[in-house]
Amino acid sequence: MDLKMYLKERKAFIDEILTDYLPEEPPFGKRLYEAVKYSLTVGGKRLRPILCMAGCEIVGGDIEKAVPVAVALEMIHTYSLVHDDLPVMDNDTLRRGHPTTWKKFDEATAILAGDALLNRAFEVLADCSLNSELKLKVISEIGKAAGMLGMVLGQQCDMEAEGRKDVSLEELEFIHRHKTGALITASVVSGGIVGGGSEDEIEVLRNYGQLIGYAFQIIDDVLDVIGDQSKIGKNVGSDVEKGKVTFVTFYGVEGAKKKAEEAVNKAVSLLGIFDEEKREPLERIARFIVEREY
Ligand code: GRG
Repeated sequence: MDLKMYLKERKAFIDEILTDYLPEEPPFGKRLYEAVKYSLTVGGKRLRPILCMAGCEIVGGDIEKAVPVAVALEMIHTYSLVHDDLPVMDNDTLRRGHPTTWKKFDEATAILAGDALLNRAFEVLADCSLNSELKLKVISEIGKAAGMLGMVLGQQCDMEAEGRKDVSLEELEFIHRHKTGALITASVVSGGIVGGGSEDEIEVLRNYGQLIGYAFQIIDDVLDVIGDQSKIGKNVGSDVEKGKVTFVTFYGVEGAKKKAEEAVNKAVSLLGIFDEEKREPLERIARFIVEREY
C-alpha cells in the first residue's frame, strides 16, 4: 500500500464533496456563506474523515455510508479551528497556509461561521440515510466527543493552563485527551459504528483512537518547536511565545518523539484482531502521525 497516494486520494475525495453538504446559498448574508466555504475549502489534511472511512473499512463496512459522517467530522474540526484562531482564544493569523477566517473576514463573522459549521454538521448527520439506531449512536458519540465533556472542555482547560508553569503532566494529558484526542477517537469509532463493527471491534478502535490522538498532540507540540512553517501552514514557536507547557516541556523533543512512537506502536498492536489486509490503512495512518512533518 502506498500511504502517500492513499492519503492524497482520500483527501482529494473529501475536498471534492465537502461543499456539496452545504445548504443552498441564501440571497442575503452572503458573507457568512463565504466565510464557511473559505474555512472548509482552504486546506487541511482531512485526517478525521480519513480515519472515519478507514474505521468503517476495517470492520468490513460500506465506505459510502461513512461519507456524511466523515463530512460532519471535518465540519466540526474546522469550526474548532476557526474559533480557536480567534483573538480571544489563540489569536492566530495563519492556518492551513492561509489567513485565518477572522483575519480574512472579521471576528464576528468567524464566530458565526464556526457556529454555522457546528450546526450544519449535526444536520448532515441527522439527515443522512443511515438506519436510525446507528445514526443515533453516531450522533451521540460525536456530540459527546466535541462537546462540554470533550473538545470544548479541553479547550477551556487549555486556556486556563496558558501561562501557568505549574501544569502537571496529568493535567496536560487531560487537556489533550479532550481537546485533540476526543474528536480523533470519535472519528475512527464512528466509522466503526457505521460499518457495523462488533462491540469488541469498537472497543479496539476506541483504544486505538485514544493512543493515536495522544501521539498526534505530542507531534503537534514537537512541530511547534522544530517544524517548518511552510510545511505545517501555521505559525511555529507559538507555544513558547504564549508560555504554554507542552509535552516537549516534560520530555524534550527527542523524548516526546519517543513517547509518540511508543503510543503508536501500542495502537498498531491493538489492530491485530483485524485481518492483515484490512488493518493496513489504520496501521499506516498511525505511523504517519509520528512521521509527519505537517
Ligand atoms: C474552539 C471548541 C474549540 C476547540 C478548539 C482542536 C482545537 C480545539 C484547537 C486546535 C488547536 C491546535 C493547534 C490543536 C493541536 C492539535 C490539532 C487539533 C491540530 C490541528 O489539526 P490538524 O493538524 O489540522 O488535523 P488540519 O489543518 O490538517 O485539518
